[in-house]
Amino acid sequence: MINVIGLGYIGLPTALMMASHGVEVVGTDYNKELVATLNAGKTTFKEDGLDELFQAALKAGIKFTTEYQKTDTYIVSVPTPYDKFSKKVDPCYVVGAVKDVMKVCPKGATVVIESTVSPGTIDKFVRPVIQENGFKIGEDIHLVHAPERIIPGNMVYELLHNNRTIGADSKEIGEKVKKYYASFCQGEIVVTDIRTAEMTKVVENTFRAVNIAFANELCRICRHDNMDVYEIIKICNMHPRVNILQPGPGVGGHCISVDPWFLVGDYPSLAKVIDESMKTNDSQPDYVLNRIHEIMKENNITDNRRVGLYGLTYKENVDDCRESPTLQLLESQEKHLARPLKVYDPFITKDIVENQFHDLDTFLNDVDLVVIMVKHDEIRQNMDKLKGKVILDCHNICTLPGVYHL
Ligand code: SAJ
Repeated sequence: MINVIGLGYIGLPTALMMASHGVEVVGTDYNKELVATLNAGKTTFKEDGLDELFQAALKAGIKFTTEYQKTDTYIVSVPTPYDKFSKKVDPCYVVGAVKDVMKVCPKGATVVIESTVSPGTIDKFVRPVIQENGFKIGEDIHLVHAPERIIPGNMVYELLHNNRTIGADSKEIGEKVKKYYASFCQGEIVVTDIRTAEMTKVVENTFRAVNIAFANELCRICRHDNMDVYEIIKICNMHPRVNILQPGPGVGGHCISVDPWFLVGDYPSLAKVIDESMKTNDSQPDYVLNRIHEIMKENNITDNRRVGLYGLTYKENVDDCRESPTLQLLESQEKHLARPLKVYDPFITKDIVENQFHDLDTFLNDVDLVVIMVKHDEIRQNMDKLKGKVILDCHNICTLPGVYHL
């Protein structure tokens, strides 16, 4: 039986996927409310295909509890925040979970860490916890790192189809854990050592962050001399060896906006391009705020209460607001503007910021300048409703005439 520890954005779909493919799974989370919701037959976030997967896993007998189980395999999937000052990974949740596993696990158990960690974290923080509990790593307890790679918005598909990496101290244990993942994963599963697995995950997200920063920088260069960045990127990407991502209002989520900082924190004098890229992405919401001011001036909009931000989530068609560019922009505007801007997002039904609307038409009636912060399908399908508004389109999705861009 596998005990999945942490039933958040990654742990839950992973547990459901394994259970629905014939593996006996118990999911554990210290959040009683979350466990109660799952036990009441409801999922805790929106994701394509998640509800169907949940039903299949329930049918297959998955259980949810706040208790750690005595079993032979654990998958730890808890958050890894970063310390905003040192930029280093904060492994407190991973360490806490492994400590709790140590209290119940029998000798011979395998502990798989799925959470993203910086290279060396397992050596530095996880191994000592196991040794302090009197266990010998490689004999009493086997340690594995199997970083997840799925993208919110397409998690269920990617769980089934993405290639995976498994880092283990021994080939034998790596192959054993590979079998669990192979129960559902149709992609290739590479077995390597733990530090390589740690590094590959962080490097993948860093590659994306640097590429987005490059697009954001191009966007600023093009704005400076009135060139069309989207047309330029489109043409450049027709070259067989060029693949530039898209500029946007900033980089959010718990991955691309966080993981690259681990490398800056651990290698401050070496990770120069990464450091600059992260600063560029982090300053993009301020850049949007400046564009809003320019456009207000150009259109004689003097009252910022007539400005509305469309979208609160960190990207399209998800209900996750972690590190969202809109939240970063709102935090920044508090320093510059007396009154908060208006905000609306179809995916956020609870009030989480001031001046938040819950209906697209009411929101649009109340604003003159609409800033498209997130390219949810809803706005793509309702472009006509923006007719007559001043529009700042941060994603180049609007086809109406006279639209402003970043
Ligand atoms: N963004 C841009 N321009 C782009 C693409 C994205 O500005 O061209 C922005 C998005 O709007 C968003 C942020 O970047 O604010 C991050 O979104 P994302 O869709 O690029 O990535 P995440 O954070 O949802 O998921 C990433 C994925 N990593 C890679 O593609 C290398 C996913 O595969 C990982 O599993 C996930 O991080 C994770 O958990 O680490």
